[in-house]
Amino acid sequence: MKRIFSGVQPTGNLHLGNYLGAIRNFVALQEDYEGIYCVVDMHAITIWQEPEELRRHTREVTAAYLAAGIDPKRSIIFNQSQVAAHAELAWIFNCVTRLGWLNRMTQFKDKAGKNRENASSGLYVYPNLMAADILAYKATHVPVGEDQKQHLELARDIAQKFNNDFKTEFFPIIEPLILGTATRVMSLRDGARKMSKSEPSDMSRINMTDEADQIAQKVRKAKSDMELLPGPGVLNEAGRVPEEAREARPEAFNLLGIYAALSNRALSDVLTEFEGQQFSSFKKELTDLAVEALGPMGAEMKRLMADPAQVDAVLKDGGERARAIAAPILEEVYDIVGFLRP
Ligand code: AQP
Repeated sequence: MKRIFSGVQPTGNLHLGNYLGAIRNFVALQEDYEGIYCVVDMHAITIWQEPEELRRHTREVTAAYLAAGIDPKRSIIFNQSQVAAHAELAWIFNCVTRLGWLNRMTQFKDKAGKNRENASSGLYVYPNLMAADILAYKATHVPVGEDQKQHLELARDIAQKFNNDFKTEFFPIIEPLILGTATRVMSLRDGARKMSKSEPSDMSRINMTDEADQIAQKVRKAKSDMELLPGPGVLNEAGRVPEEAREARPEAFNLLGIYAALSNRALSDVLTEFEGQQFSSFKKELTDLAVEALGPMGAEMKRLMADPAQVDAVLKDGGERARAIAAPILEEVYDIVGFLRP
């Protein structure tokens, strides 16, 4: 069975983008793949995290995995820092990756902002740790949202350079799985920006734990435009929204894309249904759909977060199973590199 690896950072405010772009796909994929789902706490600390908050958010992501439907018996759920192989392999990759490759990473530029000199060195080498996360298990497929595409291409390059340098075929070629109609959910306040945990305004995102009235308020206040909703005629031959059309009406296509993803329907169907309608009536339907999809999951997340012993037991069991896979792979890497293991 093919193995997949993916992770979510425990940085708080898990949102609809994390759910539609990543977590929901993890659930579906566990049918056909051996799933390893990580709460990447070591990635989280590349930006300052209060220790108590980090613990709470680690349990929150675990609760989201479970509430969304990942089966902890079939798949492995654990937090990254429990398995030392991630950090150990990342060090090897720090020595494989070229600085020029890291300099091209747009996420570092976005997250470091103007004050680059003050960013942590961990943030800079984040993609090396991400490559190690995947390759410590020799995973071949990685389900992620579109924003992670560049990091995955780098992970591929790292694996290939390692294989070339050491004249081996040890690491597999990694395939990103960017699935569904909502691979890049945008902010509710600005259709040009990604929906994000770190955006200061809570009105910019629908959190996985939002109550029905909060979802209703956020959708009602979501930015829209003055025109009526477009029809399916706007789509190109591949059934996609052309870039010019999206740029002209980013908020409209974002909300329509969310609707299509939540209702598991093709975007063309949704456009046909709402063509020529006002935003106000569409937003009511979108609210009902979002409450129906997220309500029970949010309630289950809250129940689990009130029972940390249950959540911790899942992480402990997952950590043991993950270590059992990664440890022998790391030993082989050390042997290939030439480290003596007397
Ligand atoms: N807006 C999004 N649309 C679709 N997918 C998304 N993902 C994140 N945002 C969106 C996907 O969620 C997974 C976990 O993301 P992460 O926790 O590792 O961090 P991130 O990509 O940096 O997510 P955020 O929410 O935007 O956090 P901040 O604000 O801290 O940067 C990934 O698969 C990601 O693609």
